[in-house]
Amino acid sequence: MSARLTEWKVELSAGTIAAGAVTFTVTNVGSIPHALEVEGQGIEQATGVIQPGASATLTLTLKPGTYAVYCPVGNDSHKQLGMETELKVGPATGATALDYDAGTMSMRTPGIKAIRVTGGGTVIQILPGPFPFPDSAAPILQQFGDEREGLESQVKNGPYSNNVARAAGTFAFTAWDKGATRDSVDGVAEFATQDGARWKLVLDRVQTKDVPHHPRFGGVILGLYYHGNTAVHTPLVPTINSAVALWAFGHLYKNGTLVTDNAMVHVMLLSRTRRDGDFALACWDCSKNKVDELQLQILPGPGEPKFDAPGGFLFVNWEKSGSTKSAN
Ligand SMILES: [Cu+2]
Repeated sequence: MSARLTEWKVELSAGTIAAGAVTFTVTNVGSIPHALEVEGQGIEQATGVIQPGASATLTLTLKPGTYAVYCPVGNDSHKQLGMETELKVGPATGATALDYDAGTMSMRTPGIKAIRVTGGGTVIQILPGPFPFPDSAAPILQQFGDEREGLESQVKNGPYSNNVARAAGTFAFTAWDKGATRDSVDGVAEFATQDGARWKLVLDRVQTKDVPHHPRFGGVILGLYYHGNTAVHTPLVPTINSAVALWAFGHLYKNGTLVTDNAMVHVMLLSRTRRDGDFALACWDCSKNKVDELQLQILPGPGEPKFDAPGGFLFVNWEKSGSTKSAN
């Protein structure tokens, strides 16, 4: 039996097999780490985490019955995104003739496709400083290859710090998660930073290009558990659960003057990472916290100069934000 894992499907080479010993050869053909778990009839067994492009095997002795076969990575967030299928096990070969299915597809119910997010609560600007959980991030950084050096310098002094300043402003957007090619975003952020500068960002197109360790999921992904210890995107953000994550190009203005049409933007509505009061990062694993922190991260486009802001970047959070989802 072979199994293929990808975002967000589990495909088995057969949907029905005979009882007895079976070896699953599991290949991760996706762009982030996955695993395979088989559950049912008193059995719950899984492979270890399988890196993109790698394979693993899992040998089990299965009794007749129905089994759930799914990816257990990300506190079941991958399962909820569709990485689940069913395996039927019939009587042992020889007892009864069996019909073998020619392969099964996961059946993800079409559901929520759009989200409207409105920033609220205290607005803070993140200033350069050290990342407060360097020991937790260190083993994950080892997996980041060429990027490691740049990330390690951000551990010492980067945009994921406890160094924050009050800001003021608004941010609202709608994002559509419609697969690999039809995602989109429409929104505007307007905020004033402590130096008195007034910034405006207009979002109207998504970034879709996957970079190793930084899959974009077509630009918009609703419901993802990542960052931190997942090795999916930078580990300099704690492990979080997000209602929406998106990557976009933005039109950025400062005091009414265009700065760039190619600002690199990452937005998440996520399980909160900062505590009230001083807004320091409060947890390395923040995935169980309430999802009400809205993060806006703006960096210069490729080859463009740093922004005229502390550290050359604009990272702004709205600490009590909300969202509504809809089907289209
Ligand atoms: Cu997975």
